[in-house]
Amino acid sequence: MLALFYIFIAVAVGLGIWQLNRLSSYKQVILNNDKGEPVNAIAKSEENPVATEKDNDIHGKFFLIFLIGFYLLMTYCLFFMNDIMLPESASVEGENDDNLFLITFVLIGVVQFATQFLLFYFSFKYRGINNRKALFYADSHKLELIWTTIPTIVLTALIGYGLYTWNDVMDLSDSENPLVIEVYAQQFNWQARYAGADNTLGRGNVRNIKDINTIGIDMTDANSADDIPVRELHLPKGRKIVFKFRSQDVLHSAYMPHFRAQMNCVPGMVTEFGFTPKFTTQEMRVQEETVRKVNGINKLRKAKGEDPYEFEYLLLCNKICGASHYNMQMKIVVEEEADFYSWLKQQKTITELVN
Ligand SMILES: [Cu+2]
Repeated sequence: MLALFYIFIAVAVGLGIWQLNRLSSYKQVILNNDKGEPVNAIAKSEENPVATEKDNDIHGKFFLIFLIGFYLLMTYCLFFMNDIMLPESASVEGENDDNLFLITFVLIGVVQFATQFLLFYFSFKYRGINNRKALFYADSHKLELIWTTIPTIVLTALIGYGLYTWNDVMDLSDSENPLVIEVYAQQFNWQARYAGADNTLGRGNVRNIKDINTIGIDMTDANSADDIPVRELHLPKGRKIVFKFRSQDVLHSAYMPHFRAQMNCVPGMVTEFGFTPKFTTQEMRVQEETVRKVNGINKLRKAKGEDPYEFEYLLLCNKICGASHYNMQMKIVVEEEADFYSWLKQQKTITELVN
């Protein structure tokens, strides 16, 4: 595939050089127009023929053929190459992102379908025909009013919905009793911390990193004592979760694609957002869309002799943060609230770990 791409590039570059070379061989001369005024023109000769009506006709028809080919390619991509998309959003808030994406996609699709038609069909329709004169058309206020007003209204509505979606995950002031979890990034792994019985995280700072306290929890803060540091993220289904992000070293980005969520982890500050998981890992595994994707992946893995893959939610790093960035991930397990609490009970608090 890559070899084909290189061949394509080489051919394109070659064609470009050939065309440039041809252009430079065209000579400019001064001719007289019907009124006897001198004008610059390309000299018509054996090697520099001026386009004839037949040439224009052929090029006009090529425009039409390109238009049809373009629509066919577009349809193919739209219907047969969409299996790389993510399955349904696994968070309640993520539904808005999916809607936004769909609305934007449909709008762009319709507009591009229409404008491509206008561009290529008119190039064909008004191809050069001898003795046909172009119409002089200055402007139309009505037309300009229409094509200014409609995009303004549509874009304003889209931006409005976008802001609503943004606030839904960023404004956490009205969430009732959310579960607070810290996600901690470092080159090149993730750790997390649950706020414990008081649901309040103790302060954290890189200066406090010592021995088992790998994420720098401030042990002098009363809120820290019951905090629970973990290496695997478990989330209860149906409960609003407030994530607080920290980074130890460089910029990272916590990316949870199945929940349509992503946030930068910035050294020296705490960033946050919230979402509500909608499906447990088990529920997600049996969904038709997920099953189809997993089967597709396993077919490829089998051909390579690799072990089969099972669906897992993942937290990935989406900011190129160093040599092992690609491998910076943490498993996320979404489960029913009762299962979640029985798991959490088995985890040791930082006080238990340190002593
Ligand atoms: Cu990273």
